[in-house]
Amino acid sequence: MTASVATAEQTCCPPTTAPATKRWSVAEVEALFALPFNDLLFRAQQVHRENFDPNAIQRSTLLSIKTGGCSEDCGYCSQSSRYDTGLNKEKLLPLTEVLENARAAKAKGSSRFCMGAAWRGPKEKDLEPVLEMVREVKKLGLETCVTLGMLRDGQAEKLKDAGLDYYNHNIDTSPEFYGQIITTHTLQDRMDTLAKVRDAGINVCCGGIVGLGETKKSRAALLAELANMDPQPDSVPINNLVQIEGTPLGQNEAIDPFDFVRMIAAARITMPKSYVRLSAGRQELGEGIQALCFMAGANSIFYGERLLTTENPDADADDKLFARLGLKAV
Ligand code: SAM
Ligand code: DTB
Ligand code: SF4
Repeated sequence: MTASVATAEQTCCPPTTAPATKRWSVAEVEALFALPFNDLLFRAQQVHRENFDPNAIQRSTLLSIKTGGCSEDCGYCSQSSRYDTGLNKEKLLPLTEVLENARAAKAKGSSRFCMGAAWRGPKEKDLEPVLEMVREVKKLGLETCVTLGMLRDGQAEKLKDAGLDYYNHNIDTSPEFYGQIITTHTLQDRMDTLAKVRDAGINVCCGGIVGLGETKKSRAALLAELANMDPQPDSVPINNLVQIEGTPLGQNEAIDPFDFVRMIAAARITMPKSYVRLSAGRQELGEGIQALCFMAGANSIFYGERLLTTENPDADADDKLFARLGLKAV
């Protein structure tokens, strides 16, 4: 995986090895956003149908295994200790509780169980119980995913040995805007962890957030950064900011929902073989916009009434929506 951050629009190609896929400039992604909505969706549908069953949606269930008290200052996050969001810092959940949730997710039909911890990164003593969780969840016949923050050398290999299938680590926004949202770590730090994950043979889940106050160019730069990873991420969560009271971004205005659909469509076109996940903020988008997102190439969701600390549509409502749209689970 390429582990560097682009600081300017990319126009040229690496000199020696051919990239696995086309390199995308920021201007090219902006040009996708500028297409008439119907033309953009048509193109996205074509790419989607060339690469996936257009009516099959992968479902992952989230569980916060360690909530609150995070040292980092990510301006959108309910779990940062720097903001008063009314969230209590909790200890790591016991294995029994994690397995109860994983069994329920499996019974509901989720194919992947994703465990999130509000850490800058796991200390060595933190990792051991998480490895046990991965081993036990895997035994239930679920795909496993964790999101634990930045990894130290050797930790990715331990996770792989425990049977981890996916590691979620988002780059969140464009290189240019990153420092206005997060100051306690850099985008390069995130890239370094992504390289460790990929090198250990774990599938990469990496995406970002819209609604942070970014420009359309910044949204395009986020997608270009993701699309130019080599290889491209296996799974790309596109989150719509959930406004959290008490955070610096808690009063942000929601973005135009059609621009959210454009973001999904451009992700599909630029990352044809990746699962594009319609992620946080789905509740707020409503069913009509969600249907447009599926049409634009989203083929994965978080399933179950809770994300990490905020609400998600309940599973029964999603089942009904799937039935109305003729969608099936992967
Ligand atoms: N601490 C770990 C990390 O930062 O990677 C794992 C948990 S963190 C909550 C995972 C991701 O959730 C963030 O990178 C961000 O993309 C997303 N996220 C967090 N809060 C959000 C919010 N309020 N709205 C939308 N997405 C959010
Ligand atoms: C991702 O991209 N979105 C998920 C997951 N990966 C870990 C998290 C969304 C969090 C939304 C706000 C919350 O519930 O705290
Ligand atoms: Fe901590 Fe992750 Fe929230 Fe940032 S996004 S404050 S690293 S839990």
